[in-house]
Amino acid sequence: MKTKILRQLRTTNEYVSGQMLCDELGVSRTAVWKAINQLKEEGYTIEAVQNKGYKITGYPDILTAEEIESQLNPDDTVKKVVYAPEIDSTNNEAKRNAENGAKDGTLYITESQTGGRGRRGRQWVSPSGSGIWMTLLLRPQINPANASMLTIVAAMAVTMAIRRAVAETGVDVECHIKWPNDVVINKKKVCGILTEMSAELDCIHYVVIGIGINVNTTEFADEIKETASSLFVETGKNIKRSRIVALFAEEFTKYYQKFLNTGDLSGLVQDYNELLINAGRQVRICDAKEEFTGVAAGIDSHGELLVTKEDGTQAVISAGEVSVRGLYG
Ligand code: BTX
Repeated sequence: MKTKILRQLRTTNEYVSGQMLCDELGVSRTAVWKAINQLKEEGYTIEAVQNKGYKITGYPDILTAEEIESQLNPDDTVKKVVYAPEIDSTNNEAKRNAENGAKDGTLYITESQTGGRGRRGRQWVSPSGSGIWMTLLLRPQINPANASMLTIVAAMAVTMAIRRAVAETGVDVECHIKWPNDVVINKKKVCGILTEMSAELDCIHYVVIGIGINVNTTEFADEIKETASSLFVETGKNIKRSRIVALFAEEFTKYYQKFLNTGDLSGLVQDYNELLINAGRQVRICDAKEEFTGVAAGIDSHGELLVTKEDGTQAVISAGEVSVRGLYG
């Protein structure tokens, strides 16, 4: 019920009458009053004026299910939000729940991770209160070989969500993707994505897409302070994290539908390349076999990076053990 009340109050700057809320939700005045009081306790500033009704004048920066769900669109891929104040890793939580039958479109989110994970066993620093640590559980009917492309889809959605959220503050800051899945502002990493799946050769049980975004972080651990940043540090603005999550859900839905239509990235290549910081720039490719310099052209429909070498030949780089330098690290 709190979600429905929040949704009603969010959609207008006017007062919403208590009677209207009762009628819409089919509950008593006392029930509405109780829910309003709970919302106030959670940090919402709600004015109650006799004969006019309720109006929200201040929103807390919280990530509860109600706060996020009240901002989702009905056709969003994210259908349900599960919030916990602290968790080992939202990817772990999503996988545990997926094994127990949790539904496609469930988003797990927390204030703080005690065991946040990056790729290949690396650590993801996830302090309390300043970031978005979330994992989207999906059960797509696609070829398991193409599941890693969802990282690309998510990177596009995060980048667009950040761009829109920053634009709403009136600040002009460029946010890009560093291939394949880092999101950077002013050459610093503000977001990382970790996609994992459970599958058989020809069928996916589930995919979990874990996303970490440094939003209002001001202090960074020694090991990342040269390479990491946050939206606050780069823009000087505090942005409500739930707004970014809602924008992510909207953007992800748009790109994910295009992805499902073809089962690969062919419908997204152009949009991705426009968001790509590496496009048209010199990069240094280092993998187990070789190391060379070239100019990145963009990705192909499989998400591989096309790099024109100095001798004019084209190399096709797959994400994995390869490291692309040119920005940092
Ligand atoms: P990655 O392997 O590309 O990046 C990990 C590396 O990034 C670390 O080795 C470190 O150098 C740096 N790093 C660690 N923490 C941060 C940070 N907060 N900001 C910037 N740089 C950092 C990227 O892996 C995938 C990260 C996914 C994180 C999400 S959070 C929700 C979900 N749960 C979970 O355990 N992981 C995902």
